Amino acid sequence: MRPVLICPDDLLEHVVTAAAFPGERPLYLVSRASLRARLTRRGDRAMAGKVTDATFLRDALKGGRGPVVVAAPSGQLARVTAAVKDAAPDAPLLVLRDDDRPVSNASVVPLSAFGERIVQPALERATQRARAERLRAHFYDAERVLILMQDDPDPDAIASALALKTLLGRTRTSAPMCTFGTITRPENVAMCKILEIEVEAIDAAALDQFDRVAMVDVQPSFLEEERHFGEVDLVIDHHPVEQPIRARIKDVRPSYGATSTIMVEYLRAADVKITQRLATALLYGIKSDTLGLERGGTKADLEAFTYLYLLANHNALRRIERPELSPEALRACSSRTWAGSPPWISSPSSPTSGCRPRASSGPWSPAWWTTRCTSPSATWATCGARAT
Ligand SMILES: [Mn+2]
Repeated sequence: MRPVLICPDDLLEHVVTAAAFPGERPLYLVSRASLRARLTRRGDRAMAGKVTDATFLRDALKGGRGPVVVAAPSGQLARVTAAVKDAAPDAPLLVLRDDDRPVSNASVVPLSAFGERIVQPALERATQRARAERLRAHFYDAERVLILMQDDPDPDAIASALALKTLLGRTRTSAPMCTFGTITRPENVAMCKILEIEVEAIDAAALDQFDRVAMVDVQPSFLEEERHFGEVDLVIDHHPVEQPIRARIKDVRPSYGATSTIMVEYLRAADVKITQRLATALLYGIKSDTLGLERGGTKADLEAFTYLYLLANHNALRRIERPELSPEALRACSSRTWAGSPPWISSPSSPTSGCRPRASSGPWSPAWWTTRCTSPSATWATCGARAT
């Protein structure tokens, strides 16, 4: 049904164009003949008359119309809506006004909503785009970039590193993803295996092979090798700052649940395609750092999560989260009480992440677990991955 717009002045022309109404173009009811003429020249249907007069409205609305949108200045609003109710008591009524005061039997959209819902998010996107451009420009002419994670990289770190490599448009050789430690947790080993992500172990001596250093999900002061770094090029992280960070570019957002969320914002702002593999990694990164958004998740995390959810490979995700157990490992598990089990199987909701390696001892040490319990058969290809 054709919507009807009642606008006694130019306001509507600036605020709402026909494009805001999908489907049939609206009929404009305006008070000035000159405005009607302008709308008609533009190809819109318009009638001019006294919009506070129920007789004019009844005539304009006869034959049954769609919803009525009133965008009158405050001074005329009450009279216009009263006339509409008189002329078409059953028509759905929407009022656009300067403030959010209610109007009986009508839905109200305050004009400030345009600032909040349209201008503000667009401003944030523009800011994020400028940040992404600056970041890419800084690494543009580097021959080799070191992407460094914490000592026992967790899913958020691994996904963020992969995202940074993608954002910079780099290969495994020109920007390897590295750690001074090693990946120990079985889910994280499974993540790298199934998503075919290569994480290299390096030591401080290897640092001079790189002409730029970027850290994700970690800060220089978190690393024992801190003294080997002067000023690093980039730090993107969500942990609270414990020591001042010496970096050319810093983006630390402690209110965020995951560094992966920050990376999703960069990728989207720079219009970089997020492949199914990258989306799966980032979704897992957010999921594990926020316990499925239950811990420390913010609106930004939720938004990134929702965006990635539609892109990710959920079969691969399931296989990462529940690595298949070998018969030997299952026998070992069933012979122990839950209390004696490793932390990551004692409760299905236990965190799979953490910046510092957990203590490892006894038969449940991560090394023992890694060699026996990761799924040998699952690969990216066997998870029904879409070609990217
Ligand atoms: Mn993290």
